[in-house]
Amino acid sequence: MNKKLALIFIFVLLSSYFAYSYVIKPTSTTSIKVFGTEYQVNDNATIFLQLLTDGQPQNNASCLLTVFYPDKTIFLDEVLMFYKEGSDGLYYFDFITPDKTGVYMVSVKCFYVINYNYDYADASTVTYGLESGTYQDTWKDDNVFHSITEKIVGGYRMEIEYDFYNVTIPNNATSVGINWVGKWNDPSESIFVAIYNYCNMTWENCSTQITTNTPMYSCMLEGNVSCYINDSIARVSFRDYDPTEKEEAGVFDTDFLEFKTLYLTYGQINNIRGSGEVHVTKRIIDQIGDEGANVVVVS
Ligand SMILES: [Ca+2]
Ligand SMILES: [Ca+2]
Ligand SMILES: [Ca+2]
Repeated sequence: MNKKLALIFIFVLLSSYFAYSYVIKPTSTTSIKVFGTEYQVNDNATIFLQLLTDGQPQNNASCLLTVFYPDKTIFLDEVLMFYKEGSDGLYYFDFITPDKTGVYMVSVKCFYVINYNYDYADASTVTYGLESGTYQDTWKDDNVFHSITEKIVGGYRMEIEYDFYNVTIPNNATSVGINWVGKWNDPSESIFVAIYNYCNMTWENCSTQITTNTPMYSCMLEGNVSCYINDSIARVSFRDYDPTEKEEAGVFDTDFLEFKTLYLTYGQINNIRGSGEVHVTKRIIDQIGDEGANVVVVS
């Protein structure tokens, strides 16, 4: 058999072999199943889990996802997973697989007596960049975007702030955060996300940045919640990593943005953890090279 075809055949076999799900039972009554799968570079990937207690779905949890690159450095740092509306305890996170092949370790922890309030943007200010659409386009996940394109101010630069009014601080508030859905199209740089801290009078950066690999994104900041909300106003900013570069005018599209205030409903945190892994392989066309071999397309 042609050597290259044999290679593809083995690859397909391995792919099937490694399709998996993990079941973690940290206590006798609660379980998290973390589901991953085989992906190739630049695939749309989803990690999801089901959270059950005594067989009953937990729909009000906050599940934080951490994903490591194959070299063990952090790809996603405690991003908040999205609850699948109307589902039985399903939480998910979408991303585009980066150009680093190998095994991605995944760890999840869920706090499931936490609830949250949310608010949509009431105003926006573009400091740098060209705007199309309005902040009202961020109220729904509907492929209608509020877009900011990097504009030359020294170098290509982008900065926008969203303000949220009438944000209340619930009793037993534990943290604030955002969920974001959108697109950033410049692979040469990332986007800083920050929430304004009124106690320090500084913008506090989220630990993970938005990249071309994150069509959905979340950030949570813990600590003194009243530091992030002043006179019922919270402020969130997005700015490009390198305001001096002159290479590419990136477009930052926000489809959906919500500001969340998380609080304990029963006054205590019930914390469980799970783990799993995601396999990212090179695209088959990359594996066999481009020497004119017969290519069997595997999807
Ligand atoms: Ca830039
Ligand atoms: Ca750029
Ligand atoms: Ca929208």
